Amino acid sequence: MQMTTLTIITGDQLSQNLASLKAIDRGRDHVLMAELWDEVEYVRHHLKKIVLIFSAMRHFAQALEDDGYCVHYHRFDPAASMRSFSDAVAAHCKRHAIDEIVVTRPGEWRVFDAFNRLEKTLGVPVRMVEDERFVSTPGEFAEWAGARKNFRMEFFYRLMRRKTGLLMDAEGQPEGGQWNFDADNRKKWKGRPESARPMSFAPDDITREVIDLVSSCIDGFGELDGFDFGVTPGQARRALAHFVKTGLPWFGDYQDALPDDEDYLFHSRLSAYLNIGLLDPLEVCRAVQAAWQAGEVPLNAAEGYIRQIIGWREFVRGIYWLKMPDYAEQNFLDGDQPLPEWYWSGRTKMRCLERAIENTRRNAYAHHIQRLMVTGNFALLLGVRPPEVCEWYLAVYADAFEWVELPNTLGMVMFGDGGLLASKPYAASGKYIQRMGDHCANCRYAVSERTGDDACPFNALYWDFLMRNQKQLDDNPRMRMMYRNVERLAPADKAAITKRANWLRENVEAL
Ligand code: FAD
Ligand code: DLZ
Repeated sequence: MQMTTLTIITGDQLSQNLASLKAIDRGRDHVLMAELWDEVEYVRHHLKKIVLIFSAMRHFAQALEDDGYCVHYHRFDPAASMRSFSDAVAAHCKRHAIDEIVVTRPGEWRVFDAFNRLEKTLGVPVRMVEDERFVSTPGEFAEWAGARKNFRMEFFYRLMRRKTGLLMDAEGQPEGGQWNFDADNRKKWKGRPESARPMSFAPDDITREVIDLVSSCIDGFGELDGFDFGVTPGQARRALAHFVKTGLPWFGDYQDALPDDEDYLFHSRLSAYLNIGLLDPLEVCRAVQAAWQAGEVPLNAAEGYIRQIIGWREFVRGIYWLKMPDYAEQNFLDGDQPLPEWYWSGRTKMRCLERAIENTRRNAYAHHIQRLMVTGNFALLLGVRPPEVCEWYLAVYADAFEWVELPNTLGMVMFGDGGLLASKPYAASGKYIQRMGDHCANCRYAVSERTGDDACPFNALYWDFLMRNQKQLDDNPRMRMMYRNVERLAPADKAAITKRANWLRENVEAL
């Protein structure tokens, strides 16, 4: 007798070559997709993120139907009692004779866990297949990690370069004689060359319908006006080609820059497309490599970009699947402060934070240095409870799914894993922010001051962070220079820093 399978496709699995779609009998098997309250509500997502996902899901379902798949699609119904993936699958199995449920490994542990429990609750076998839209698998990462105590992205990245052959010469050596050109990628941007903008797409009928739906019944974060994400693979590919031409040539040089009035500078805004399946990471890297081979972009730009994708992106995913679910609980530096309310409202007088949060509210986007060295750095210095920081990052960005958000936030930003992911905390005073951009020139706080009433809050919090965490950090060789500077502080300076930092923590909502 022939079996009927049910393949569940989640909102971040919108790829025609998804592993779970490969063995489908299009005439007989079912595909299930559902817009659901639980997915909308598990954090207070940005409204643009919800629109992106619903609209891309609807376009994808249409494309599958056009290709002959039998798609069962549940549109969002605010009054529906069906809230979760488990509800949707249970209802489907009640109405149809299903012999097997097939899922591709989901992007978040909570969904992975729920799918694994379905077999027991429904009595239908569940088969989970590996997500092949990555360069490496969790198994391969676990093998590489082996007995290592600390993982370094750079070494895993080299493995991925060898595996993919990207930017490798005929002798198996890295192009340009170096694996990494990061040292060339720290320029301050002074208005030239002119900044690039990611490609913008006018909403079509489907997207407009979703915008009306979301604005009528979902209380999300941020602004919905001006939604301009692509929602199909074709649009995502156009956005990639546009970036390669307009942004990539300068991506390397200005990757770490923090200009006051630029939302994107030379960043690609491709992460959301990659993470929901509209773009394939290797396709992106090959386009970047081809531009370098054609002499259109310098090697430091191509290498820097490819490293983000086959290096950082793969590396953080490896850590997530290796260490979950315990990873989410870690709090190495004992952060115990609440996340300031103005992370949600954007109402702070600190210019760099105001700009980063305002960008986030408008665009469901902030570039990496805003996430790491502005909003992230401040949360680290303040000593915020990691789960509150992680929840914020998971909610506010269109590209946020836990497999990528959590290691970046808990590991890279909060040093919550004690150095498994990053070799030292990315803690920095206002001086760093001043060096990399022009926020400070537009700020009401004085970056040159450490403890006065008008002093940049990052400054006292930075020194206080080092002093408070000395026991956990001062045997870290990469922190030696910072602790040598702490030792040079006179006792009176230390006392003034502690006093100012305590005041800042107590009055953080008014900063
Ligand atoms: P570009 O600067 O153009 O970089 C190119 C691509 O490289 C990105 O599209 C992305 O796919 C990849 N990439 C770059 N850095 C990283 C990284 N550290 N980890 C994984 N991939 C990377 N990225 C997400 O995709 N989702 C998240 O939820 C997310 N949360 C983050 C939270 C924090 C606290 C920090 C510090 C970083 C986070 N990142 C996350 C990584 C990075 O900031 C974003 O990928 C990047 O800003 C997306 O914008 P872009 O596409 O313009 O990137
Ligand atoms: C983020 C999101 C939202 C807001 N809504 C849905 C949805 O209604 N249906 C769906 O399938 N996916 C949605 N997503 C994406 C999921 O949260 C994401 O696929 C899982 O977290 C990955 O495990």
